[in-house]
Amino acid sequence: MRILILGLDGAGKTTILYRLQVGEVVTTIPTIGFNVETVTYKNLKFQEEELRKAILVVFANKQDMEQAMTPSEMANSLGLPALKDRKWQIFKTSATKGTGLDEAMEW
Ligand SMILES: Nc1nc2c(ncn2[C@@H]2O[C@H](COP(=O)(O)OP(=O)(O)O)[C@@H](O)[C@H]2O)c(=O)[nH]1
Ligand SMILES: [Mg+2]
Repeated sequence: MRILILGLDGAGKTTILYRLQVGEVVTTIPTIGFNVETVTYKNLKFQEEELRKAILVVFANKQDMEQAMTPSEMANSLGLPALKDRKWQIFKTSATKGTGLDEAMEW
């Protein structure tokens, strides 16, 4: 299977990727271009050709910070409720604490 991870600069994408791959918080520097890694989660390898029918999972990351937007604020800001023809779900995560990532991956 293939997953495309998109988000604002500094949102925590690289931290999430390596937390899922090696189970640890790595020190990141701003990514120029992109990182491609093979992540094995529950015996599923995520490397798939086709994203056209991909489901959308949103990581409302940095929930360990007091000023973090709530998942519902974030969903509304992203216009998710208006999405047609795509299955989506949003999860609270903290990549540094390691919370919420499993729930998102399970979904
Ligand atoms: N407090 C907090 N900081 C985070 C979290 N996830 C990532 N960061 C920090 O945010 C900064 C940017 O993370 P990075 O993974 O490089 O973001 P990217 O630009 O989306 O790849 C780094 O200093 C991370 O340690 C989180 O869940 N909570
Ligand atoms: Mg990055």
